[in-house]
Amino acid sequence: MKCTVCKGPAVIDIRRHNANFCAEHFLRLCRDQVAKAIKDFAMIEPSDRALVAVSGGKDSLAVWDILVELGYQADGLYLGLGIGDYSDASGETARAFARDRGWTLLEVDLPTEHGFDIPTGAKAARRVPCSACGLSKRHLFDEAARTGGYDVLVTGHNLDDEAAVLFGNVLHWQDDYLGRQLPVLPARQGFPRKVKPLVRLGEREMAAYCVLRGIDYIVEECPMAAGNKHLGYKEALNLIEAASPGTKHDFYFGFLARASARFTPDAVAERELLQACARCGAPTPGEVCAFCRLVDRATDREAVPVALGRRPG
Ligand code: Q46
Ligand code: ZN
Ligand code: ZN
Repeated sequence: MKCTVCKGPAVIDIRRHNANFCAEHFLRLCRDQVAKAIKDFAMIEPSDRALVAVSGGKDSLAVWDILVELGYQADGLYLGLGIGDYSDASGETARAFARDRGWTLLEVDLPTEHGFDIPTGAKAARRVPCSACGLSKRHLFDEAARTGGYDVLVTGHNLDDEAAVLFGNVLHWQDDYLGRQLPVLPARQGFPRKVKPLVRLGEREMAAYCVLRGIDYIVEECPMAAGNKHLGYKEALNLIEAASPGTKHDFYFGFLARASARFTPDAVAERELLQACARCGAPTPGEVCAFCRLVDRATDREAVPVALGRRPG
């Protein structure tokens, strides 16, 4: 197998590009794909301060590495979710990565700072763990970006993630989610801009990127992911992709180009109705935000009465 660019020995084939790459040209391809996503979707300005949500997994460490390589100012944020050994190991991995490079890693620990961990919090609130976790992550990432004065919050979602989420949202016609499934969500009403610079790269490529760059990442999946529907959607898409390379890319980018605008007016209208949470100040459609209500239930505080959202104006 020869590198399509330089004809030297190749280390990876990418079937959807119908090409093979040596280490040097593969790393260049990854950077180019991220630079293209950033440019095409106006994700990050050179003067922006970016905050990367870092889990210790391959995607978040790779996107942080690539952004710094491309010359962006990017700090990391690690969120301790209290998911047993998995959280201990992922926190250590994220810290070691930042320490080795002398980069700034902010940390928020859910059990220490908010009094509950994801497994017990989810049980107390009668939510599935990933739902309580997703809600907590969104809230704490937003808050850290806001209080730290960052312009943009970066996540490591890759093409496989986005195609699987899109597949699930289409299968169940979740039009409100479809309206928000964009590689860039603009800043508004107290939310930082949110961007996904890895949307042009797949999971296998990100693992290869980390290996070739000598990035030590946590390989284990979160133990709470078992039974998560997205894993099933990913497997289904992998079967289709194996038979027809490029399908995931066409599915996701075809949606962005041809269909997503049909769903965005609803999502935008929903965002217009937000007000500040009476407890923490985060934007919310109700009086008290979903995270503060989760904290109450998870820490067994007095329940917050569910109030109807006040409409501004
Ligand atoms: S960390 Fe949280 Fe994920 Fe674990 S509990 Fe679910 S959402 S699977 S990316
Ligand atoms: Zn080459
Ligand atoms: Zn709140």
